[in-house]
Amino acid sequence: MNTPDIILFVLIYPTSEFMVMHNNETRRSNAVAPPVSKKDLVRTLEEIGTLLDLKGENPFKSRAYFAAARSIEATDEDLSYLIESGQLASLKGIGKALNEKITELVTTGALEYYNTLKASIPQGLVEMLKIQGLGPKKIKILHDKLQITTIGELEYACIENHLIEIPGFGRKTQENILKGIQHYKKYSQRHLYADVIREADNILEKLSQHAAVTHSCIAGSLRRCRETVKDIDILVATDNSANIADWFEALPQVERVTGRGDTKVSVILTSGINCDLRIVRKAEYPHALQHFTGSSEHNTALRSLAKNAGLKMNEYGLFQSHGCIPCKSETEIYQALGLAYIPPELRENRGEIAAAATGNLPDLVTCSDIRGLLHIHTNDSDGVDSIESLAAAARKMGMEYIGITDHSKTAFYAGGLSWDEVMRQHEHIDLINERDPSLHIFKGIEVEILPDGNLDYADHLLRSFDFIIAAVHSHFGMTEEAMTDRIIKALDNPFPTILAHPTGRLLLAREPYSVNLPHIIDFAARKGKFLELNANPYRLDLDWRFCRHAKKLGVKIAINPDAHSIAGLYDINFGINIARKGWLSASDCINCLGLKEIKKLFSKPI
Ligand code: DGT
Ligand code: CA
Repeated sequence: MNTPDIILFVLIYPTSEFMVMHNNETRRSNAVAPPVSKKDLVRTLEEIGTLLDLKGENPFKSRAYFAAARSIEATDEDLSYLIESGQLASLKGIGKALNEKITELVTTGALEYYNTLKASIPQGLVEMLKIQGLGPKKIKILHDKLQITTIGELEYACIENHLIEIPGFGRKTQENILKGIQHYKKYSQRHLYADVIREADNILEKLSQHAAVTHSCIAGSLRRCRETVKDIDILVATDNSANIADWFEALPQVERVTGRGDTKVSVILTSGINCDLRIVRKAEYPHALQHFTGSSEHNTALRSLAKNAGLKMNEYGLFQSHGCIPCKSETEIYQALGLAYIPPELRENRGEIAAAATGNLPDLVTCSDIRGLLHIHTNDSDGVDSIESLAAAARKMGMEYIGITDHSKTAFYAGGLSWDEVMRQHEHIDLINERDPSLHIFKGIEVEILPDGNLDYADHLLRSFDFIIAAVHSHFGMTEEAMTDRIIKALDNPFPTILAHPTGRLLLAREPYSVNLPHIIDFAARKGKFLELNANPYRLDLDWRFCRHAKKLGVKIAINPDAHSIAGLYDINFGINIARKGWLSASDCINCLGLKEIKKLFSKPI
């Protein structure tokens, strides 16, 4: 097992249960109460057994800890008494080594063996035990075969079908694990945008149909298209608010009401997500919408601008000394402050107010600007759909071209293609292109960037692709310098066209690997390489905060769905949101080029 990056120190504190248990125990010790209760001891022994199983140690070893836990549970004796009188070792299943460990834990409140063992196992593996249907043995296999260390990575692996081929797993088990993860996620703190938006839209639609509602909109971080959100904020306008709150509370999606005031209802939805509904009067609506869209940083900057102009603004209105300035829309509010309308995605106080004051806001890319989809996996590697069906679906979406990019050979866990398989796929694509020229299919590959920065196929083979996406999928633990050098070396190779998901992050699951992104962007600018904005909702990588930096240096972006199925093609929309947050226009994105232009781009002499 890998050593985790963060060593966890465990201290066990006395609990109130300790006192209760002692009152019930038959024999008492005169000694000061030990800092560990019987319940804590049993839990720790069981945890050690589980950790040993997770590590794949001899099953006899873990069984001994579970047996000791049962013995401790069964005895009526006081722990301190057992230790002081030397009778601990006479309990069934407690030999010399266990006696010493229990004594250390009970008398000092900590056990070095336990702390060291726990620190040697990624915390995420322990967390995975909370998923129904996953025991230590299965978790160890997933860790060994797929290097999975967190629940997020596991979910991603299920979605990419990586569990199907593992002995003892298969499609059914994969489905069950995914269900278990979804159940677990219901109760976690932040949520992926994609996990929330559909539900929010659904509630919004119902609210908008209510007879007394005149206006309605999603607000908060969801409207700003943040990659993760804490909750759903919804705003409605009415001049007859009487029964909207009751009606909202009665929606089938609402599990529990957690707060109710005159203008706000807070609920927990059956999905486990919190939702705040704010009900305002029609005249206040644009101001409330502006306010509750945020971000609070944007609002604070805006209020200070208003103050300097002798105005006051809040969620109720924009005021000057004689009274309120009437505004019928957000556009009119921004106008009254001398600003152009700022799209919600840009409201993060990152220069948008100055740009709006000087007419320098970008013309943001939209869905209708997208002309092709460039990162698509097929059932030749770890996708589930055929090239033909993916092409047909993309055609329906109005695309002019797609780029097929299955995995290269080293990515064996994802069905990476041998060179023979690549050749067969190329012949297949040529045939489809010939048969139906209404959508062009580019022959691409998602080639592994090996730990030393070399690519997974030799240069003379790489030459035969129309375009190449280079990607890091392994050895994430390198130093920043080594990882940066690795990627720079790969981009220095003349063949890669696009750098895939530049930081390797999985939102709410895996931190980005250490890499000097500004340096990579500089290098890409010099070499004329493109950066991917991976639209998969778990990735959204390149992060929007860096998109603007790339744009400033003239590095073009490919908004790529990284689709593993027909449904995955639609993830492009999540990428467009993030591109907008990153200030990108259609002219900054290569897949907004028409077929002719992108063919020209891909056929540049090496
Ligand atoms: P989240 O929920 O953490 O994903 O992010 P938001 O932005 O949705 O935050 P939330 O739900 O706490 O509040 C919604 C909006 O309400 C927020 O974006 C701006 C506004 N707001 C909330 N608290 C404050 C505040 O203390 N000052 C200002 N100026 N605005 C606030
Ligand atoms: Ca929110």
